[in-house]
Amino acid sequence: MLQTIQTTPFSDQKMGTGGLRKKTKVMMQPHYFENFIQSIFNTIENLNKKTFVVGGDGRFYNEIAIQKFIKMAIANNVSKLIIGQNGLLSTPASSNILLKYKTDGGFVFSASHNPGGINGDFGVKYANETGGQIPTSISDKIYAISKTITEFKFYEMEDIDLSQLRKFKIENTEIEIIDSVKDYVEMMQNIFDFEALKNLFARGFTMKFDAFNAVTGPYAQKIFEDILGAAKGSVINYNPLPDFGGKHPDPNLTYATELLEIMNTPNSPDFGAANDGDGDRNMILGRNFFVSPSDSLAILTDYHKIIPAYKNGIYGVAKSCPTSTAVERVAKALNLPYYEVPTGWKYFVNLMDSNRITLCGEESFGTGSSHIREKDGIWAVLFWLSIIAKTGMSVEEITRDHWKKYGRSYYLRFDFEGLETEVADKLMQDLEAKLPKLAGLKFDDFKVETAHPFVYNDPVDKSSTKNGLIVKFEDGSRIVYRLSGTGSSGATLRVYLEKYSKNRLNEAPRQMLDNLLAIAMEIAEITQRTGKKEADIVT
Ligand code: VG1
Ligand code: CO
Repeated sequence: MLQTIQTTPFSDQKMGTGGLRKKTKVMMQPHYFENFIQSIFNTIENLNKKTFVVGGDGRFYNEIAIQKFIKMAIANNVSKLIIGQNGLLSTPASSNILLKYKTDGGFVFSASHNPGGINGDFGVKYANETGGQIPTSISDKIYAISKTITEFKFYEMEDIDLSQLRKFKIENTEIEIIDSVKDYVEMMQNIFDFEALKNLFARGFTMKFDAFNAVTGPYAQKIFEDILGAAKGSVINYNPLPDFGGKHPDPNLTYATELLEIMNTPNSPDFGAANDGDGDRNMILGRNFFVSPSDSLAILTDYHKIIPAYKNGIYGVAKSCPTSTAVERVAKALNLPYYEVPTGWKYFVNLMDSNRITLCGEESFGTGSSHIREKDGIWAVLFWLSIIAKTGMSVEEITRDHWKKYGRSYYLRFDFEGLETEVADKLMQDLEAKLPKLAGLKFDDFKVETAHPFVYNDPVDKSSTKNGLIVKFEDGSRIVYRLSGTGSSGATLRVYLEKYSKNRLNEAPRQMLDNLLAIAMEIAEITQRTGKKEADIVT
């Protein structure tokens, strides 16, 4: 039965770096989710001609959100919904289906790498027909509508069984429930040389992949174990669970403790990897060895020719502003067009659509290519495995070889979490005002070359975005400051540090960056303003 339900607006439905992300309990408030979805629908014309892809990472509230979404889509006369079986779709799989079947948009219910559960986070990622998350111009419109919305449409009916693959119609809306994994696997087979990878495992190569009980388990088991022949048990925590089995699905040195324990023993597997909750982030490990995401992007770029999909060349590469400059050196050496964009994958989309870039990445454990319009965790793992299969080198040897050739960017990110929003905003404001006075100043051995906000002018849609503040030193070292746009409460200040060395290749990053950290704390007056003597999380 079709209903029009009266509602009162919420004031906090502004999307951040990765969609709308909130505490689960905030999302569960009556009408909160519905208001937001209706606000999105209200920005789309001719819904009766539109097809959307729908899925999520399986976290708590995913099922309820999808059932609500379906009922609202029917009530809004949406032409068709393509839904992942059991409501599951990774972010990269969703982007693929969106593009492959030429649909008009996609909804992934996930708070990405944030913990799930009733006391965790829930989120909505909304992509449009580009396959990537919407630009700010559209999210601003949705936000404006969400602040004034007075009603939403709802179709009252029983919940739909999402466990069976089938196609049916309710009112004017066609609903198709599809295999969540199949199309994604086919795409990977078209990019990589699966025969070479099968041979690698046939030769006894061993790996562990941690899916954190989030969405990538079924994808990873199918690809690594069933198709490529990795030993059973190579994928751990493979079962998507509403609370991720209590795990924090963030693939980094802080949260991937189980995998790190496995990899940091003398008899560890040859290769380790993890993805985040919705499968767009990746961490790459060798035996007792960690590859920084910025290095990973540079290394993948350097080896692109060995991958069937890229063997005839790539258009160019891009990185987000805080990501280290390692990939810039490779781009120069290979004579590739190179771009630097603000943090957030959506900024790569225009560059891919206009054939300016093929590969791109972020320091936050995200790498990907123009095969879709999101970062792609399993893709990155397959790329690394391909390099290993081709060169016969270990993860550590490949990385050290890269440093020998190009020098090494020591890199770490320091997160100061749980700050009061006003304190964090004021810190950034005051710091920005101070930047022009920093040029030429000396801190220890570091002389400031330039200090300025990062401003990006999109060469395609001509929009301009300001995000983050950069202090660059004469030796090439950099400090980047920015506020997180993915938190669900309070503010997080991120301080990204980079120091380049051509010949010191074997130092501990923390030691190499200690002076720079002290300078970064001093310049931004972090301790005085926040009371914090050190960062909460270092990655
Ligand atoms: C963080 C990362 C950023 C990434 C974003 C979404 O944003 O720093 O690089 O694109 O998360 O990642 P922020 O604003 O908190 O720094 V994810 O895996 O959605 O989906
Ligand atoms: Co993610």
